[in-house]
Amino acid sequence: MRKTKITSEQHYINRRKLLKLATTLGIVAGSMAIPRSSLAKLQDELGDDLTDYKSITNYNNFYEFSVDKGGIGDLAKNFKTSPWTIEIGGLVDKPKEYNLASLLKRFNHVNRVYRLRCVEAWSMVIPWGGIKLADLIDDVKPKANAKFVRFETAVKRDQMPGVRGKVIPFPYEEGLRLDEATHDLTLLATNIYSKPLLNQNGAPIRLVVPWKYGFKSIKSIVKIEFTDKMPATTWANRNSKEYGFYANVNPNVDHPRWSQGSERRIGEFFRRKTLMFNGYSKQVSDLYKGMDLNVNI
Ligand SMILES: Nc1nc2c(c(=O)[nH]1)N[C@H]1C(S)=C(S)[C@@H](COP(=O)(O)O)O[C@H]1N2
Ligand SMILES: [Mo]
Repeated sequence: MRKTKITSEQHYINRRKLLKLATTLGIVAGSMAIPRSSLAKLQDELGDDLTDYKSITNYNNFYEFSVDKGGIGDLAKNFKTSPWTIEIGGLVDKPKEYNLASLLKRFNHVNRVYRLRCVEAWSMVIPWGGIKLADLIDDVKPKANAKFVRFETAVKRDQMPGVRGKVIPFPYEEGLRLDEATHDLTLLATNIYSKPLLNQNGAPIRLVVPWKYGFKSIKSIVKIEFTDKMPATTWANRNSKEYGFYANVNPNVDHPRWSQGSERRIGEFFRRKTLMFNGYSKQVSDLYKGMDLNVNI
């Protein structure tokens, strides 16, 4: 996959201004004025435009605060994300408690532009920054019988007005198979557009698994546990016929109540076709060789 490097947002904004100016002046993209390489910074590897920061930070799913997608930022403004510790345990040789700063110091920072496809059939293109989950897993040395990784979100009753809600139980919990967790695409994200995550996006650290439906990308993680059995997950617990453990983006398997064949890209007018594995087949299809993805949803 071609890596799309995201530089600072200021740089991004300058590029945008430059592009706007170029359009105004009638300069065609790809001409001397704007090298192709700088255009790539505004797009993912398929040529899809990045979703604007305002949409990414104002249209969210974060049930700990509300089941409404608008206004999570406001409801989450008193959520304290510093200091923050993540407990790592279960089937590992070196259980650890990281505070966020030490974690960020210890591991390489990477920038990745990924499509995010929600099971509700909307999507965005987000420039993330963070660390590779594989690096952290390497550090704690999973035991030979560790086959799965389980994640848990913080529950702060006084700061999260949504945890009294009855739609799902809390803590929000998610899981991956170990080979999915150590895949190069899998991130623990701490930034969007080179800025620290806002609370509504899962500050200070959240999972990003771009080939799976968005609900797998669990926010505001406080616990990571290695297990030998497939862990229970919030949405599969709620309804395993609608939301499976794997939750790979799959246009051929409809949700019982709506089609997964197409999606609404936030900021676009026409619906677009949903791609198998959200467009990451080349990178991840090997993980599921021999599995019936119509059954293992
Ligand atoms: N803890 C927690 N993590 C969560 C959710 C949630 O409600 N609680 N929603 C999920 C869903 S359904 C989606 S689509 C993404 C949305 O991420 P975004 O708001 O940053 O776009 O977060 C996922 N992670
Ligand atoms: Mo979602």
